[in-house]
Amino acid sequence: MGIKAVKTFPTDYDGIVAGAPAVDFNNLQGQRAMFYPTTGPIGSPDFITAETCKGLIHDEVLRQCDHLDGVEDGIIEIPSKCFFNPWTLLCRQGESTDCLTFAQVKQVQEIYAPYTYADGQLIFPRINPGNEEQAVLKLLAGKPFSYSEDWFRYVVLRDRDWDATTYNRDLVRRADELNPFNIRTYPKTLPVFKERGGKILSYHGGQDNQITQFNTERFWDHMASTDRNLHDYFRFFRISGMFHCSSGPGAWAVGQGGGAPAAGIPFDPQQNVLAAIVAWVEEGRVPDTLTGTKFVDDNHTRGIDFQRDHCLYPREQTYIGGDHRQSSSWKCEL
Ligand SMILES: *[C@@H]1O[C@H](CO)[C@@H](O)[C@H](O)[C@H]1NC(C)=O
Ligand SMILES: [Ca+2]
Repeated sequence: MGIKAVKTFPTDYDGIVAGAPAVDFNNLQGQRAMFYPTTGPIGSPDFITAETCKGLIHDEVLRQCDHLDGVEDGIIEIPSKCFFNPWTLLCRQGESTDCLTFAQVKQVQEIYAPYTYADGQLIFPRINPGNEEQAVLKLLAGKPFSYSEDWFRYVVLRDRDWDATTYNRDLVRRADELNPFNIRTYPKTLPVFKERGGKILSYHGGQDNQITQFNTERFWDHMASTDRNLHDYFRFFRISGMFHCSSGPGAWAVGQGGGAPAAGIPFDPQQNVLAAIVAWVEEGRVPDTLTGTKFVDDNHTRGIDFQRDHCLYPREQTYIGGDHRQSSSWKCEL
C-alpha cells in the first residue's frame, strides 16, 4: 500500500514507511499459491509435518547458515549468503527418523528455490531460510494460503469452484498478464514523488515467513538500476532475525505497526521508524542505521535483552568482535 500510494498518489504524503512491501503483487500471489501443490495437504504422502519443519529442518538451516555472520545466535544476518542444502538430511540406509526421504528432500529443495518458469525466468525470489517456525502457519501449512486462494479463485479466474491444488505456473502468467486493477506495484521510477522531495523508508525482516526479504532487495536494486542516488529518497533497512513484520529471534522492535509491537520503543528517530521518517522529512535528518530492540521475552516491561543497529541496504551487518549482544560489536559494511 505504501509503494502503491507513492506511485499512484505521489502528492498525498511527504514521507512513507513501507514495511515488508508486497510489491510485484501478481507474482507474489503466484509464489504463495505454489507451496500448497508442492507440499500437498496434511497427511498426504511425503507431507512434512510442522514439527519436522520447525525442528529438523530449521535446526539444519541454522547449522548451515547461522555462523556465516561470525556469531551463532539463531539469527541469520545476511540471508542472501545462506543457500540451504537439504541433502544433508537425506535418510541413510536403515534410517527412518530424524531424516527426510528422497521425495521430501526434493520437495524441500523446491520450496527453498527461486520460483521460476520452465525456461528459468524468475517469477519470485526464494523464501528466507530461517523462517520455518512461522512458515508452517501459512505458506507451508498443508492448506491453501487464504489470500492467494481467494485471489485466484475470485479475482483472476472468477471461478468459485476453483481448487487450489490445481494451481500451476500458467495461472501466475495469466494473473500477471491480466494484472487486475493494475495491482502489480513494481515501479522502476517514482519521478513525481522524488521531484517534490518525498522520502520512502522501507524495512523487511530477514526471516520473513510470508513475503521474502529477497523481494525487497530485488525491488530496491530494480529502482537503483535507473537511479544511482536512490538513497537520496528511498532507504531500505534489513531487519535481521525478524519474521513477517514483527517478532522473531532478532532485535526486531523498531516502533513498527503502532500498538503492541511498538510498545516500549521511544519516539526517537534512531529507534522508531515513524519518528525516523518524520525527522528525515521535516529536519533533513537522514537515517543511516535503524536501531532494533529485542525485549526480554518480547515483553517491553521486562527490559531490553539486546539491541542491534540494522544496516542501510546494501550495507551488510558485519561482526567485528566482542560481545555480540552489544551493537558496538557490529559494523555496517559494503
Ligand atoms: C509482561 O511482563 C509483565 C511483568 O513481568 C507481566 O506482568 C505481563 O503479564 C507480561 N505480559 C505478557 C503479555 O506476557
Ligand atoms: Ca548468526
